[in-house]
Amino acid sequence: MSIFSDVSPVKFEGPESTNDFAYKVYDKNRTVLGKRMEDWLRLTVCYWHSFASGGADMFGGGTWPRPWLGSGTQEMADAKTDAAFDFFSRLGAPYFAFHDADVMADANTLEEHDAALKKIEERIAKRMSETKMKLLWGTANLFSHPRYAAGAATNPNPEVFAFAAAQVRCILEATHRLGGENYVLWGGREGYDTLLNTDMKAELEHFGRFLKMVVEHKHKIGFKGTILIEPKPFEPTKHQYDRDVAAVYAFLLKNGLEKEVKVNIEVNHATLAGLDFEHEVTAAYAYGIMGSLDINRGDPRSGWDTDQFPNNAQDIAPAMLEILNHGGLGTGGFNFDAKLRRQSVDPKDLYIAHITGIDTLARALLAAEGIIKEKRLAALKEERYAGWSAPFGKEIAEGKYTLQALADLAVKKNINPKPVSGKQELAESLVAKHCKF
Ligand code: XUL
Ligand code: CO
Repeated sequence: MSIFSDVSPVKFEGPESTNDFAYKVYDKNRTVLGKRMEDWLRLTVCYWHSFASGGADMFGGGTWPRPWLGSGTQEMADAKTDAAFDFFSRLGAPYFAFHDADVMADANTLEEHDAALKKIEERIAKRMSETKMKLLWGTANLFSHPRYAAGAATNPNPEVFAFAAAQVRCILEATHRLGGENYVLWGGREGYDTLLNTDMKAELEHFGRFLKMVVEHKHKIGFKGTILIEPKPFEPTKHQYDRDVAAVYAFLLKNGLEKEVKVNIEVNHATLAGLDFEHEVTAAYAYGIMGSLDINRGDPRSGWDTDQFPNNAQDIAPAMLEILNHGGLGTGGFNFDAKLRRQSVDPKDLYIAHITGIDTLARALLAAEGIIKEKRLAALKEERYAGWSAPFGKEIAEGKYTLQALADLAVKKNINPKPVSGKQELAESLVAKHCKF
């Protein structure tokens, strides 16, 4: 029993249901383009916002009843684990994700940290086997403690770098033992507040060194999951080095890690970077580094990371289409790195938030299925690029011409291409018509 026990396991009841605690669209066994909804979405509940936070913001303390918060004892860490798994198993999302600091009792030294994490790991493993929950990813909190105020791997002090290495070793190994399918590095404070006190070149080199060490250790311990970097442009620092997918790709290339590390893209972080979510997803596939998703959104009128649950399927449909066209997320999933509003003090609000988010994703999935089955959007794109499949286009793309040879040929043939419609309005209508909810 926990504060989340008042709700019976959430079931699919269909679009006509008036039950707030039922799925209207998410029917895990429904087949979409040959795959079960559950297998496309790989839904994930995060630990930190829902169980390790009381809803504090910069203007006031926590408001949500989370009786285990505050004391940092093992007993409270145990109670938190039990409540979290109570919620997970009633909601029916198959995955969860956590930071080391979210789950464990407080520790003062690295030795205590190691012991406290191992202790709670035992309980988590037990709850996982009872509930059949799976771990999408583990990660280290390398940003809350004052020691990390100037970053972890990019800290001016190598001892902080070493402390972070010790913390990552613990949680990477725990993630491995718990069968985690990925390991995430969000560069919490890996960036700067002012360049006046920052050696950017040195910090980038140290950051690359850290990532190489993580990848090397992953192979050493036989962890088969994917290492993911989560881009974010700013907040808490003024500038974060992993600002967006393109910046992460450049960083991976520079360090020879582009085959080893992928990205965990967060909707809200894309918004903060001034980019569309679908841009980040499409770029990640184009670079070959698509990994996983944090599906929480921002508020279009506030410039910070509000971490809200998604509730508009049409916003997500273009990215979902890209994901379906690539056959899904592989080891990744859709993680609700989302939090309740501060006034949402009823434990049941957490169910409503997740159920709405999950139904929103299911709607976006069905919209993408409709768009793909209709085939018109794909045909529109194919026709636009048809010249590149014809012999002349192929020869250019394959590098058969030098600039001089191509220029001579263009002059000789007197080519004079005419503008054609990009058909943007038609493309938009072919998406909108499938978002019929
Ligand atoms: C912060 C954020 C993190 C990461 C995990 O904006 O998104 O919660 O997802 O460290
Ligand atoms: Co996130």
